[in-house]
Amino acid sequence: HPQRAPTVGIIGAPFSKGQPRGGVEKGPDLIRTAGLLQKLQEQGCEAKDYGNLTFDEFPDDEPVGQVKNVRAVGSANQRLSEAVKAVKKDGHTTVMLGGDHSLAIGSIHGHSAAVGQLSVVWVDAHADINTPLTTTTGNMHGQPVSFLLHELQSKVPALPNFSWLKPCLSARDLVYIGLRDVDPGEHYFLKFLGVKVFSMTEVDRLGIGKVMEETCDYLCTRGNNPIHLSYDVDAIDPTVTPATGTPVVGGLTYRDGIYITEQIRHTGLLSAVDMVEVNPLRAQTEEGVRSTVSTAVDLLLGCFGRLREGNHPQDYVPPEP
Ligand code: 4U7
Ligand code: MN
Ligand code: MN
Ligand code: MN
Repeated sequence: HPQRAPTVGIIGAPFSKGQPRGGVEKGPDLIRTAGLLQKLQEQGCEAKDYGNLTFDEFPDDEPVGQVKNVRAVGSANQRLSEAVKAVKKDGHTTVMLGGDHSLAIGSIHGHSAAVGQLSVVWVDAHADINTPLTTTTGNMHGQPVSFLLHELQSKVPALPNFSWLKPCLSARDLVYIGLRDVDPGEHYFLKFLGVKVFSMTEVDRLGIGKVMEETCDYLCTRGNNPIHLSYDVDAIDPTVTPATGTPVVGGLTYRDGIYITEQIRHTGLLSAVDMVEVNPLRAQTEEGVRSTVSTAVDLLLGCFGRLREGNHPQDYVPPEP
């Protein structure tokens, strides 16, 4: 049955220091320019744009061990956490437009600060669960989950500009979909913690229909917490979303990707969304950029009620001759 249209609060986070490739900070404005606000309104969603956050610069942000731009990432996420918390308190379902995926630290932390215990659905080619000690790249966008999980706190060292961050997520409240490029340390953590994972192997075995049925059943048994959907566009196959920093062959189809959003929406529990890692400077062609951005928009429309079977307003009356 149709649900009351949720109000959407959009937060732009033009931040790229969680990884080395410039361009991902252009994501928020590209997604807006593709008509996100207008299209949400056309489908009956009230949407409010909170604009782009600005972030402090840290000129002497020396690596801490392997890890790059620690101070910038810590500070940006503290700001984002406050913003997401405020927009949640305003009563909206938040949409955080990235920016790179290190921003999930602040987005999930702020969401949890506002509403309490969450379920997180992490749709990605990557698990992003490296710690500052297991990372081989030093890039923070491959590490956000480790900072958020209670169970990994003994494995995560104290870092400058991270003292505000308290872990807020339990391993049993996390589900991954789309994994196909997982580092050895990450694989160890996923097994050790017993995290629910639907890698591309499970998507191949079960099909996306069964994957989403099992995902929603699992989240149900975990107590119907508000859902945080953290969507990395690199989860989708790079033939569809090539404009991203770390593309991996063999990904979700456009249809799989949309189906995930329709089913999460259908739970009635969706409370916050991240749409991250859109980087227009990484595609070979303009068409590659267009396809990536319009897929990101379509995924967000799916999150807020657009159905492929069609929709009509509750008060729709067909014209009489
Ligand atoms: B993304 C990687 F080593 N695992 O840690 C790492 F393969 O947010 C990639 O999912 C991380 O795009 C990808 O740097 C981060 C690498
Ligand atoms: Mn990611
Ligand atoms: Mn990824
Ligand atoms: Mn990526």
